[in-house]
Amino acid sequence: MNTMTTIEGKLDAKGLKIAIAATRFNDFIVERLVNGALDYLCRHGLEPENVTLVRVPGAFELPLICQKLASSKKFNGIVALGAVIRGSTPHFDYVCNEASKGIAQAMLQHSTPIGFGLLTCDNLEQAIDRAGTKSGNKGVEAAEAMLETVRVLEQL
Ligand code: INI
Repeated sequence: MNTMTTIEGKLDAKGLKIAIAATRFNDFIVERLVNGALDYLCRHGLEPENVTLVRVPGAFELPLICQKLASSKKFNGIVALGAVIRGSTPHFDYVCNEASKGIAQAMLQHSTPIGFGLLTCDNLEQAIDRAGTKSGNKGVEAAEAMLETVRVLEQL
């Protein structure tokens, strides 16, 4: 057991270049995710001048922008932030499915870690819970997952 190799990512964002893609749709919620992600990353050493924030219309547009950011190779990691709130139409399912599939595809295609901070909620109350109140802040969690993955990936 003591010869085992363990690879872990240090939560140190110093010197990294990070892009955040955030939706304008449900901006009231998403702004809290953006602030949570920025606060987390800066408290872990990220210099504000190394952050690029890209605003996109809605969750459906996140995959294209993440793909473009990843293929540019200008960023060590990306955080995708948005909120889809269920209405009475199947639109919700299409938007969620396409957004999550596309973001995963961009990450795999370009080997660039993307923190998945897209809330998929049944109602506004759930979204508020996950944007810095009862259930924490999913923007922070997405930023942390991205940072850990960047640091693991560079050791592999
Ligand atoms: N986009 C969101 O980010 N969240 C939503 O809740 C949402 N709803 O409910 O419709 C939403 N729709 C817009 C979509 O992402 C596209 O921007 C739009 O269809 C234009 O392509």
